[in-house]
Amino acid sequence: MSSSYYPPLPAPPNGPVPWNKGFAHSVLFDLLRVRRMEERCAQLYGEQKIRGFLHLYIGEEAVATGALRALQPEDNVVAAYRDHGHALLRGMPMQSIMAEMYGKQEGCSRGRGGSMHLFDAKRRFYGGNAIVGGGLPLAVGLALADRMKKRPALTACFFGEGAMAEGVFHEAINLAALWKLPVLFLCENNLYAMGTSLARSESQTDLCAKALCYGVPSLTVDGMDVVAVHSAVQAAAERVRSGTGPKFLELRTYRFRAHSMFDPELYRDKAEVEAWKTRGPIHSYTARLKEQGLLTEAEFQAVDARAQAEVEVAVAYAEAGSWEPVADLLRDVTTPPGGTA
Ligand SMILES: Cc1ncc(C[n+]2csc(CCOP(=O)(O)OP(=O)(O)O)c2C)c(N)n1
Ligand SMILES: [Mg+2]
Repeated sequence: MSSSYYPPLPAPPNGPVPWNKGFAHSVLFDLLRVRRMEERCAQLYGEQKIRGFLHLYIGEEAVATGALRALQPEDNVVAAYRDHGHALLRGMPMQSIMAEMYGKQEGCSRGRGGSMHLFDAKRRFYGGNAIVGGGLPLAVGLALADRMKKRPALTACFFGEGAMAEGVFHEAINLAALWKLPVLFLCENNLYAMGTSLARSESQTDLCAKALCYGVPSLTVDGMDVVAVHSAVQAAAERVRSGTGPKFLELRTYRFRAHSMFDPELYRDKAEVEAWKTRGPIHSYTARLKEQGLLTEAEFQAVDARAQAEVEVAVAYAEAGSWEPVADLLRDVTTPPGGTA
């Protein structure tokens, strides 16, 4: 069944990249770290080294890469379950992510959460949330806490367009707008919520219209263009920081892989997927850098090799990790009388 929603496919990102060579290469490195890590995860899943749910972000990397570069260390970041890229680019070591995927106790959540529950309070990365829309009220609460504690931070909340069909989206954005809380709502619109296209499930497919009806300034951005995402998030973040209340960005993107590892993909045409791949975020960014003389093929290969080497170190760390002993099974399940142990 064909279910194309964006008619017609937008032109590939082009135009000059307004960055110096060092910054441009570091952004390329981030894109490739996420891509290579996840390609390896897919392979490890086939080998049953990684089990359970695994939702790959392949194709969507420009969103997390561009957005997280525009945030500050004191900001809070909340992601959904397609969270590997956000966790990594927020600064979490790849080893602790990979060990978590394996279910080893060296993982960031002691191997108890897996792919959907990456978490690092020290880096203000509040998940990895498996419940669709689950991160939205959390983000509003974090922003309220910052306001009450007079911390100069914003909360960036990533979620899929599927979450905007949940009541919790409307409750969260309403309260954030009413109380002018410093929340940056970042909707990763990849067209599909599992096998259901936006057009098939929503009477209003204009996502900005939904945010605008709560009085929240909104903008649609090409989420396949890392440069456009970075500049839009930077501008929106500045406005949130100035105390003018929440802002909403719709980042139009596309996932190249199945929803999760258990998805036969009967709901979209292969031609649609192939068409979107021609405007892949790494491919188009690399082409622009080369055209501008900011990148040679040899430099690309060197950056890619560094990303792949990091992945292999992370896999070795996860392989060498240990399983939580049975004696620890009840640890952190309940709070002991009188408080935490
Ligand atoms: C409250 C809730 N309902 C249903 C599910 C099952 N579910 C898991 S992913 C998903 C689709 C969400 O799509 P979207 O928000 O667009 O994110 P994407 O997977 O496209 O990144 C659904 C319905 C869930 N996890 N939580
Ligand atoms: Mg989606």
